[in-house]
Amino acid sequence: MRANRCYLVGPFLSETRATARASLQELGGLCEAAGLEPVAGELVRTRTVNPALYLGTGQTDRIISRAEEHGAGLIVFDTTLSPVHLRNWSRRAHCEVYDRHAVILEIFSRRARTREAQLQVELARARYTQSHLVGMWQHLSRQGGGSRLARGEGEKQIEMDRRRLAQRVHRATADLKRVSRQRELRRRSRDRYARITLVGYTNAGKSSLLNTLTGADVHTANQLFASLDPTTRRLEYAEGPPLLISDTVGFVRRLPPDLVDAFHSTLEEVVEATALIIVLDAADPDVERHYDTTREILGELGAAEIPRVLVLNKIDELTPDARRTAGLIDIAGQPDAVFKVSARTGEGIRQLREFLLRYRQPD
Ligand SMILES: Nc1nc2c(ncn2[C@@H]2O[C@H](COP(=O)(O)OP(=O)(O)OP(=O)(O)O)[C@@H](O)[C@H]2O)c(=O)[nH]1
Ligand SMILES: [Mg+2]
Repeated sequence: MRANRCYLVGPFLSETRATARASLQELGGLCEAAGLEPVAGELVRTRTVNPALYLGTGQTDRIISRAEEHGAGLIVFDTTLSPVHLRNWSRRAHCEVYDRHAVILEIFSRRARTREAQLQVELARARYTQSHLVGMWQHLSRQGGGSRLARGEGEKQIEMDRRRLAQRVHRATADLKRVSRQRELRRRSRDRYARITLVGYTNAGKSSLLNTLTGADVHTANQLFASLDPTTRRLEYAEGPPLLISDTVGFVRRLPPDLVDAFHSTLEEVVEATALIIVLDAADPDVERHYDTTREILGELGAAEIPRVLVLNKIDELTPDARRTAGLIDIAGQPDAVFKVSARTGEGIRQLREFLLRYRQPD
């Protein structure tokens, strides 16, 4: 049994099996990005959520023995589990149990480079732990047949942890405010130019597009959540003022609300943009779902009304037939235009650049 080998569990209630499968596959990618090694997994249809274990006891024990057979030291759920579910599972399985939320937090904490991103992750992590505290120490309260002493120990521990976490949250929030105020000042000083913000699913090619459009050298990688820190570059034209174009953190299905909150200042680039470019990976079979998720998150951020351009990226990977139909996804949300481009080969980039001129403010 190896600690980083993980067994994936995709419980589904009302969604279709296909949706649940796509989501479980994505969880596999997320686990890899978090430095884990998914070895196997399964979809489990459930009718109701069991209050103790999320799944039924029969299902639970079957999953635990499969995970053991695969030598997995970790079971990962493709959903958000309550603290009680997490505690009951890890006791029963004698191994660690994560949910989707914990995996995404782990990726973010590995990727955070700048002080601001580190603080944002620290804050999200402290909030997550806060909400799971009761579950974590309940085993102490129950130990020794529920003797008074043991119960007292657990409660004391919870109280200590709670205070320490409250301090961490407080400190991270204050530091974060200071850092983002500095960024706000920098942004104000650039405010005379129109701002275009790239948004979209993680790995869609936002940073690549920023590089191709502006000749910048932003880190890109075939991994989920390569960019956590927003980058802004100038998009220069032969004449007249430039546009400012910003990259953002990638979206993903069920992005934990703690992270959306913590990354709020970063995501302000989205809300304050003159226009958005929604980048989609046209070669991904899940492209329509990614588009839906992106629009949902934009709605949650209060950015539903901002003018937008839809960019279907990576068309170099499509066959001629698929290229023709790529634009035929159900394009809801009324973008100002739809472009098919390749950030890699540069195809379609000139047209996109020219179109973006319409958002430029008069000098
Ligand atoms: N074939 C092809 N690959 C591309 C294209 N654009 C980007 N990629 C690849 O897709 C992967 C992801 O690109 P990124 O630019 O890092 O994607 P991102 O949207 O910034 O991802 P996050 O920062 O993780 O949200 C990289 O391996 C890129 O080389 C394209 O037009 N064609
Ligand atoms: Mg990126």
